[in-house]
Amino acid sequence: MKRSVSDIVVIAAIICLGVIGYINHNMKIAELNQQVKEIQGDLREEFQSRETTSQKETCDCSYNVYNCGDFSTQAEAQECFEYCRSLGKGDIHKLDRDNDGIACESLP
Ligand SMILES: [Ca+2]
Repeated sequence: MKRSVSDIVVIAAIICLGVIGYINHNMKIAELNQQVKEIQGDLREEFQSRETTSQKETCDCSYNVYNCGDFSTQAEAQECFEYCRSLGKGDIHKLDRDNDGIACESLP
């Protein structure tokens, strides 16, 4: 009888350890999930801020990378057009095909 009681205690202890381990495990997973979400959020912010930064940068004049469709307004296209001309690259993106000094007349 004594033997079986101590057996039950041991089994109960093992079950308790198992339950605690399981809860611990789940908590760690929840913690990791939270960390992943935080990292994802940080990355998203990082990407968004980079996109915003790159949009604010003056355009790339090293080779023909833009078409009029890459600009949302004529003013933006004009800015890039004039910037590249000021660097001595000319109308490298062919934004002013009719050479009247106005880039992408079709844009709003
Ligand atoms: Ca033009």
